[in-house]
Amino acid sequence: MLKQISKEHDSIVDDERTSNTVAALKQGILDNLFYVLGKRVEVSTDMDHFMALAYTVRDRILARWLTTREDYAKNNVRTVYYLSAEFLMGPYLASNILNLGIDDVIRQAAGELDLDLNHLIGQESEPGLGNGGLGRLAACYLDSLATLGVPAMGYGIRYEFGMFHQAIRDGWQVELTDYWLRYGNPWEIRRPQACVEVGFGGHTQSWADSFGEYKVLWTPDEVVKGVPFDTPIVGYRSGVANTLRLWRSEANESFYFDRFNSGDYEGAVGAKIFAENISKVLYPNDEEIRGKELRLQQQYFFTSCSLQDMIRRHETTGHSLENFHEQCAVQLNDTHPSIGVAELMRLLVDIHGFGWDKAWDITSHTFNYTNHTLLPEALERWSLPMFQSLLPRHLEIIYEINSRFLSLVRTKFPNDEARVARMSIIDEHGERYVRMAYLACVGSGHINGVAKLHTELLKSDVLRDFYELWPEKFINVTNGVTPRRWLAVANPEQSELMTSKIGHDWIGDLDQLSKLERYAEDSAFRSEWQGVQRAVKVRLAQYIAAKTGISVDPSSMFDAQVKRIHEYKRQHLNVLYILTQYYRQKKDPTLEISPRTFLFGGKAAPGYFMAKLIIKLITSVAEVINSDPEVNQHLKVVFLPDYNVTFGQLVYPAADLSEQISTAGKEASGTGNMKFAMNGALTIGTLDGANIEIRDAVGHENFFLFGLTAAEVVARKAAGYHPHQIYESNGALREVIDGIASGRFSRGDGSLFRPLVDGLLNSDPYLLFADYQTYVDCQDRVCKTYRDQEAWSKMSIYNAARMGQFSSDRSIRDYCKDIWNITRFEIGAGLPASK
Ligand code: CBF
Repeated sequence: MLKQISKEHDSIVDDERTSNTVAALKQGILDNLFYVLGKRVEVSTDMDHFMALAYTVRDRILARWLTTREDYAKNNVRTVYYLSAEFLMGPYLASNILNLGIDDVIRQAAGELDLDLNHLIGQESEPGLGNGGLGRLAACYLDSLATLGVPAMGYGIRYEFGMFHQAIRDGWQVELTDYWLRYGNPWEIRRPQACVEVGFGGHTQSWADSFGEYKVLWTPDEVVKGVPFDTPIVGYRSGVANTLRLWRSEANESFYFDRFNSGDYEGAVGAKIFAENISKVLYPNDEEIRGKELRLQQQYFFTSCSLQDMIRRHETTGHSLENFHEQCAVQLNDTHPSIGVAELMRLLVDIHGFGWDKAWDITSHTFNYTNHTLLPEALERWSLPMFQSLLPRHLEIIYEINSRFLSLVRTKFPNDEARVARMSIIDEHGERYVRMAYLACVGSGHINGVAKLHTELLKSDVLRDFYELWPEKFINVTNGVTPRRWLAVANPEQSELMTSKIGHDWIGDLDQLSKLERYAEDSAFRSEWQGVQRAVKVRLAQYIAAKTGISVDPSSMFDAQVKRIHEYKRQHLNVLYILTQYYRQKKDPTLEISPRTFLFGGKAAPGYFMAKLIIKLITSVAEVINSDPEVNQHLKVVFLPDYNVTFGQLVYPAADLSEQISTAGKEASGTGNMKFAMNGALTIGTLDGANIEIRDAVGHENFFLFGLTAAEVVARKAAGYHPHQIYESNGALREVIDGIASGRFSRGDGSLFRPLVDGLLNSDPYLLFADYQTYVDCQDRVCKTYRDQEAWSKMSIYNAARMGQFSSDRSIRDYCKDIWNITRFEIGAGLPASK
């Protein structure tokens, strides 16, 4: 009976209340405004209208969300679980509307209610639950998984405060708290019935049971509750909505009230604070993350919640845990969730009574590990005493994993104790540490890098010993980005033009863009392309003026470097070039240079002094150049504060030139490089990360290459690198460095940039000086090319047309085929697109 009613209700829901007619959408907005938000039209605000619209869109997602889940359960599918401490999703509204295919009707419905859809879209505060590339990649992958109809779920943390907001005061970065939940989050649903418990600290006891089996009981000191919040992830016209499940930590009532009832009020409050702190705030990527206990708590918290949840789901769909690894493919997004290897062992052995060997067989066939960095300081390791006090049982398990693993190493490489010490999960040199990347390697079936060069460097350098032991585990999956958000949503002008020529299939199949190639030689098309580019630049110029008060000329070249601020990304190399141009122009005001606007955006980790000083350098140089009438007709420098996904959607489409100038061998992949090129920007870059593959794809003649290769960087350092000699022998460089050191760009304060200047002169670890001259020469070629707008547009069209392989759909297909062993996509394909 209940079933019958529910069926009827479903059809009512689908056909009337949530149909996609303009009338139903209008009614939905008004109903949600009144019934959900409790507001009358006359007193409602922009934020209320956004909320009402968001609920109206969510109402249209629910049926497919539930159906997707039911279909997965019915079809007994193998599921991908993407574990990530960061999901930088960006605002949902525009992308959900696009993926549902209801853009036109929604726009009309909003218009008929006197609402401006773009303005409402602009009201959404973005969930900044990630630092940068890694978190944004996770978001692109969720979009592609749902689009391709791959049964998948994202698991992470619902941070109460996401990535800090960046204000610029007196040219310095200031961090402000991100209250992204201030007005509520219309997309998520709290699911308290599915909460789980997670323990911390305490002690273990072991004994042999009546069958002589070794047993361990872990009694934690603290137990917290993980409460899931689910957000639907809508596939692009696939009929599928997967789930992003984020965990919030809350006090476990029994623990909390026990203490309270026994009069231990302080203990009770302490337990509550301990619990709530765990999901309180996202860690900004600091140079040094070691020693931060709360971060390990966060990692264990969300990983344990997620694994317990997977096991429950697996068992409730009638499966035995014996075949957990056949149904579940868990992807570790970097080392942050790698404690999962020990946790799954604990759950299987201690809680579900498996023997070690069977449990290891399941565990090591469940996990796969993606490495995202070559920087040694970013490879996580936890001090042993801290690990021991927080996760005593896990440390025992890691010791056991390590001892078995090292026996294997000894068998394969006899009499090589140096290798054994190098590969040990426990770092025994000096203070002892648990090396999380090694735990991930040992416990995973596959290990992948995120661009071809990166994977090769993992094999030859960072994880070389592991490659020599298990070459078959290593695989490359070059990153990709979703064309839905980064082209269709971000750049409607270019999208429309492309669609008018090649149809709209490219949105779901980016290889279709290659059909644009033939238009590169068509001058009428090129002039349309230029028109579009101009319109997008005007939009950004207006935004810059409103945000910073700086007026920039849309007909100047927009040269953009937006990404986290880091010495290896070399924003300061860009500054050295800007100052080179500045001095040239000052010396010869008649010099003909293409007018250029240098755009910077990005956040520095709060504890990373050099990165913050680089921001101060950019803003100081901007102050001098922008106010100098002798140069400001040609040069403008803008630091765009608080760079985030929303802002990226404005910048990528408007750039003419994309700066991808990291020291070769340092950037794992980069994904901004892909977003720029897809939107028609030309790249100036080194042979680093995915730049290499982008250059091969777009054509070497359509890419501005400079700088040392990764191998040359290593050789140069090995041969003894002397930046001071380069400074002495290069007059232009000397002039720039002396200018910075003299206080010319810091209101006469010669000490301000001293740490930066001294660092470059004395060690220059990221080889700015070595690459300086080739960079300047290459920039001069850029200027020359830009003067020929026809040639530039041609190159721009070739760039966009040849970026098909950098769609995250291709990356996800690679993961499915080479790592997750998922070959059929029948779920997504089997559903009607409109359901
Ligand atoms: O793989 C995604 C991105 O991850 C990083 O941002 C990271 O956090 N390790 C890398 O720095 C990028 O190169 C990479 O594209």
